[in-house]
Amino acid sequence: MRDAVTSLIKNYDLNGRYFDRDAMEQLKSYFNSASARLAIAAVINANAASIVKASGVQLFEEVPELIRAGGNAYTTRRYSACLRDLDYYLRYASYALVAGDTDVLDERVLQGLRETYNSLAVSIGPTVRGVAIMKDLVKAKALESGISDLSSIDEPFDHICAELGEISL
Ligand code: CYC
Repeated sequence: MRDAVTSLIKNYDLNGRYFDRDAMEQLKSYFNSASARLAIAAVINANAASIVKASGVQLFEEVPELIRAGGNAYTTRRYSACLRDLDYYLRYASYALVAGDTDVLDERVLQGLRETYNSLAVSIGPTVRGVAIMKDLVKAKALESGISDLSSIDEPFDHICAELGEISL
């Protein structure tokens, strides 16, 4: 599992090179954004349950067939599996946000998910929509808490959506 710093080290060490200007710029931007990342992670930690719940409510409002008979979140078991999955995505997104790297998502969440979702016929489109809703809610909560630099929020959520999107092909 890698973070912004260990990823750079890995790449530069593979080539036996010292950090060049490009690497130093990347490191600077990571450290400069560190306090905003931590503040956003704190907002997620404090509001995780309500973010997941509100995202579920909005998702099922937008795609009501999910909770109708035959829908993928129909039956209490599937409904709660769906909210649990959203909670996984949010928690791992918060790790990736602090790490400044999406490797933890690939390694712990996305690997093998294609096979699982396909074999259980879990719909990818609405899952991606659920992740996007969570991203917007995190941004709103972060703004409410007075955090002005929201630039690091997109990366982990967009990564999950892109990878899941590919899975559906
Ligand atoms: C199921 N989601 C699953 C399963 C896994 C995951 C492994 C199958 C096993 C189980 O039911 O627990 C996902 N597990 C994960 C992830 C990790 C993990 C990501 C990494 C930490 O360990 N249904 C919908 C929505 C969507 C949804 C669109 C939620 C946004 O309608 C999800 N996932 C969903 C559902 C199931 C599921 C309904 C149960 C499917 C079934 O058993 O029929």
